[in-house]
Amino acid sequence: MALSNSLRQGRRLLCQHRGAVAVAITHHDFSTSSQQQDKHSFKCLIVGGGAGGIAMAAKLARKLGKGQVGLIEPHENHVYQPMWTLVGGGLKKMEQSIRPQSDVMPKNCQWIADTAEKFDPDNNTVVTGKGHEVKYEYLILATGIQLNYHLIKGLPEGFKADPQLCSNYSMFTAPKTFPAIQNFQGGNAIFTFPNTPIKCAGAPQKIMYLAEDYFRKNGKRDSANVIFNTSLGVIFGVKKYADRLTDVYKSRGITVNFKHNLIEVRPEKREAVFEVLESDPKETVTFNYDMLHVTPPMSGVDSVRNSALADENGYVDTVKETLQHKKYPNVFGIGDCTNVPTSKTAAAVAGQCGVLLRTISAVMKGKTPKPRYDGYTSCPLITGYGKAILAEFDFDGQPLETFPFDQGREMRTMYHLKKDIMPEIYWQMLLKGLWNGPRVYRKMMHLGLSR
Ligand code: FAD
Ligand code: UQ1
Repeated sequence: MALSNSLRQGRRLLCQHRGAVAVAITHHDFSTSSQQQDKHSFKCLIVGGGAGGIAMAAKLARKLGKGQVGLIEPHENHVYQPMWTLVGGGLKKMEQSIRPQSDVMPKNCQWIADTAEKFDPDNNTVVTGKGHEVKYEYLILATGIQLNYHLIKGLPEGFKADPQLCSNYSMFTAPKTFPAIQNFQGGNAIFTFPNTPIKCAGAPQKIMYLAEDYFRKNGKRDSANVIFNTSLGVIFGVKKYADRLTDVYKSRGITVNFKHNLIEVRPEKREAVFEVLESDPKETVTFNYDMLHVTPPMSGVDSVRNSALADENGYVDTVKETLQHKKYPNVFGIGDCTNVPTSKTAAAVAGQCGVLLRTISAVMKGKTPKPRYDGYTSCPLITGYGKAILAEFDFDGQPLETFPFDQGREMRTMYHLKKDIMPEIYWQMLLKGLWNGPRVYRKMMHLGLSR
């Protein structure tokens, strides 16, 4: 019953928002819009209309005026991905995270409803999926990160076969998570973390804490083994928050298996196979599951990966303090698509977009951009219904907290910041080019004594 509801919701979303589903699942089946593509040369061309692309388009269209900024983005809908943790926890509906792309596109920016297929930075040209050549003086890459469910044997097909198999990382599978939590009657509830960089590194465990809390509140906790199987060797990359999260998972009776990487799902037997990383001889372990939440392996998007703009790992090769490309001075990167060594989040995009505007403005005037980005990123680590730890830190993993109290504690205010305030900041400020992260508020709240 719950499965059919969830699949019905999935199908409805698939019909209404086909493009965004496709990017979540395959990144290939791009939809198009009837938008006129009348101009093929721009002072500034942006590729990708997610958080970073739209924020930069808003800033640059305001600065440069009509006809100067073009943005290539194939999807008819814009999605607010941070809400999908809340969708998985039954706190929001998927529909609340989706708005038409035309509603978020700045009015002075020309939307090219197409994909960027080939990059030719030596000739300042991008070739689109429909075969158009788009010329630019300045190029910003904001293509995000690609989800590679297909690299796990048995996926993505397995999602259709088993209602207890879910993933908050795509808009098609996130609506399956809460029904899976509700249907869980005991046994193993397993949550995974892959062996690649991912966006929002806290999200794989946030949903676990919500599920554990739900089981506890609904009389199922005693019969549940809540298990976090992570490829990493630590629970979180920043020591301060890792220490606090260790207290959280130990006090809640959660089992954490480090260096466990999901390689196969057998939905018909409800089995999940993990390779044990660094084991010699190579070891695999098979777990039975009664609920499995998968965080897929991720990579740079194919068209960027296969271009001269990528580093050896497939991410846009960017100077971390200025966001300028290392080899092509008229090319820039923002957000998840870059190799900037910080945690990939919308909060990092916010911290980067003000820096990038200043970098591009300097380059346009023939000046050398100043190093300004400190790696600011943030992860609201929901640890249950009504509580969260707000992690904020820089390139060195040093806490860079906005509020003048210890954010390492689980707090109700931080939960409401994530659930009720951040969506408004995203839609009303970030996407309008008006939010450069909380730096100024941090300085005010620390009486000017913080960085
Ligand atoms: P995206 O917003 O992903 O946008 C990339 C865009 O590029 C997409 O629209 C895509 O269609 C487009 N694109 C891709 N390839 C091409 C191409 N070839 N041509 C043209 N366009 C292309 N962040 C937080 O700050 N806080 C949170 O609490 C948080 N929670 C999260 C929870 C989940 C479950 C998920 C999935 C993410 C979460 N994030 C969170 C991360 C956040 O959503 C991303 O880091 C952010 O969206 C990155 O912005 P971006 O612009 O780099 O990429
Ligand atoms: C943030 O700026 C941001 O981007 C808009 C997020 O993404 C949704 C966040 O989750 C967070 C926590 C921030 C940081 C903002 C504050 C007020 C601490």
